[in-house]
Amino acid sequence: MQTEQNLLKRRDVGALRTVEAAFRSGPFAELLDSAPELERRSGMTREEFEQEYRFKRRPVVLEGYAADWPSVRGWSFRYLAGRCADVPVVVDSYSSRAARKTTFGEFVTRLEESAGSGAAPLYLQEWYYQINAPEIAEDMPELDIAQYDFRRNLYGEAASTNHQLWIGQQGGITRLHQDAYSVDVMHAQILGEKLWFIMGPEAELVPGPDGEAGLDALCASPDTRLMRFVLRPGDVLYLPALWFHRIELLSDSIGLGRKCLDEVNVRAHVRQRIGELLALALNPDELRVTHSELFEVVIARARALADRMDIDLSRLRQ
Ligand SMILES: O=C(O)CCC(=O)C(=O)O
Repeated sequence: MQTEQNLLKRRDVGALRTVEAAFRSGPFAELLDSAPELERRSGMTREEFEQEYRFKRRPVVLEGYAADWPSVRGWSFRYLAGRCADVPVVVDSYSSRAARKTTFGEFVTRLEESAGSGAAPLYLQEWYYQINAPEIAEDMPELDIAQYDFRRNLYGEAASTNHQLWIGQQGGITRLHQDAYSVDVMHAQILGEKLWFIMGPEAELVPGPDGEAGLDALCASPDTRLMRFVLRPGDVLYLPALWFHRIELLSDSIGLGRKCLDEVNVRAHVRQRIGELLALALNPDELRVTHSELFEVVIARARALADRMDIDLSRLRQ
């Protein structure tokens, strides 16, 4: 097996810990406060967005672009619990040791009970709500700027609206990662505030001659392109494919993770999708090692896609 040298791209526990530690202390952590702010634009038209950002692969925050969504105007944890009380969810799914199954109603009760207790913040990450709670989608209307999503052509309409909700407590963290399958991130903030750090696709953290992660080189390289910003209710982030991102919840928060496949990335997307499916089918043990923290997330993603494409996962047995 080839070993990925860039620690930012690896998904094994050792690499995840090293990268997360770099955000907490040392030369890279010191840089975070002075990182430049990502550009924010308000009142932008779809045409301006396409010409000035999407075609140039430039990230941007579209301030207040989703401000009139019913979810932005009306949602709270309690309100959602009223609508989705018995819906099954997996909380803290990004850590194989912390992940556990519960219902959405119980998750919200635990959020309320543990608020301010000093316990580790709870985070419901990458919740494919369309599977068990499709009715809440009406509160998050489709974005006109997201209509370029080529997955509609590849997989059909339902799969292209296979979005995820991210619901968690102040202090929750999503570790640095690149989104799989070369999709653009279009993240809409619904409730609360999140601090994002992003880095360009060429950012690299490799071990130096002493074997330690080369943090000074990461800080110094023009490829790193570190930026920061806070996403507030109604804001929509456009982050082109393969940009790294790490998120910290500044308050209790709900965000909608919406992905878009740009036509220019179709080949890379198909290659990654097929590669992952082949690995799952032919070499799941290896995938368990390389994605030890995220193996169940990979399975959940594949199940969600099959569901949205109306694929019967038992059909090989027929
Ligand atoms: O909000 C988060 O914690 C993570 C969101 C994310 O990674 C995404 O939308 O791609």
